[in-house]
Amino acid sequence: MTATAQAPTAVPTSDVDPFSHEVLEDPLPMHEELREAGPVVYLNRYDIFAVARYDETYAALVDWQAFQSAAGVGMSNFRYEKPWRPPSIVLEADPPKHDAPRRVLQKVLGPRALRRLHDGWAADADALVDEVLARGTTLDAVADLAATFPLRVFPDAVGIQKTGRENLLPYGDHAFNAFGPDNDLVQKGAPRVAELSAWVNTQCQRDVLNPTGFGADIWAASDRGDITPEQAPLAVRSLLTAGVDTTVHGISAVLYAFATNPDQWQRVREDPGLARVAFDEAVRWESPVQTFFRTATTDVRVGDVVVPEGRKILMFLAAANRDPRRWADPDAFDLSRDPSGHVGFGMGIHQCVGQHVARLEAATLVTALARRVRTIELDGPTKRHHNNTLRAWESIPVRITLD
Ligand code: PQS
Repeated sequence: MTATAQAPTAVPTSDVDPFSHEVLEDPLPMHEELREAGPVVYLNRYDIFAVARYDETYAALVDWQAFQSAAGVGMSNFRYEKPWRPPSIVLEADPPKHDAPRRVLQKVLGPRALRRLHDGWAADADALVDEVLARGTTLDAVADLAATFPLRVFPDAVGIQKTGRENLLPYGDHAFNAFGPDNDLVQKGAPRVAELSAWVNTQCQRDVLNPTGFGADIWAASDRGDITPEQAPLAVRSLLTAGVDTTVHGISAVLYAFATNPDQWQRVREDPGLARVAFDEAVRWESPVQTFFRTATTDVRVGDVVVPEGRKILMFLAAANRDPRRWADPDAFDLSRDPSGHVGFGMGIHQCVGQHVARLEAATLVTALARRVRTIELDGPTKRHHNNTLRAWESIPVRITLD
């Protein structure tokens, strides 16, 4: 990354386990410890390198030549260990193989597609908010809103069948656990992997998908020769893997942010145009995707440390997104800051290809809430959902007052 004439120095080490339940419950103290330890830290427990500062995380994300994805973006190295499912053709691939499926997804999930979806999703968001508020003014922001809205709009947009959609969240939960070590969270998911994978793979088949939707658009791209017919179902699988849990927990994050920052809610109420920046600020502040890995393709220098060829490096997106070297008052959820440049969606050639879909889901829901909800506040103890990769919520009880 940096070419200097100096000899590599000893790397600071840490005994933390980023995937322990204690850390997953509250990772912020560990993030600070790792940022302060140095530009690169060696994690004894897993025999891996880690970056937690903004500059080094950004640099690792954009340097796809030195930090490859094809050996897996989880802790396990595909060179030595068989992945739990056939690798993703975009996430777990490098140029040139990565590029054709990436371009297809970029087009399928691009501005034209989203313009067609906007009005329907806005109406769906209004209908959900009306429905939830008709039941009363105490609700669970996770179960009633964040976990409901994406499941109402996204599977239909992909064009999958109605039966079995309850499999989507457990499948994604396992996929994101599987990027971490083979701990209790992975073991918990293991008994259902075969069943869930079979259902998801069936949804990716051309004759099962609706004739319109992201899925059909991907198959049409294979008809044009933009990707192969073998790649088409795997590209659909990427949407179903990466597009559900992430948006559920991202929307949970923005709702939690508003429930705990009433002044910021009032700003969105006054200017619903802030809904989008609110979502990005929530993605920076909470980092629904906390971490993932790359693999060094060569001996690569990060700061004063050489990460040897073949070794895994863990990127703490969440720590980078609150690095005081980059962000003023990093722990504040503040709609007057410009959150652009956050690495919550990654950076570089692998940056989240579904981010515009996620923003549209979040913005339509937040806008629908801003139309009717005067105040939103916590109404009981919140509960985290532990996942090796995702910063997730089980429950956010809230009390709402209406206009
Ligand atoms: C897929 C794509 C992206 C897929 C780590 C992983 C992912 C954010 C962080 C992810 C997972 C799966 N997203 O192509 O299946």
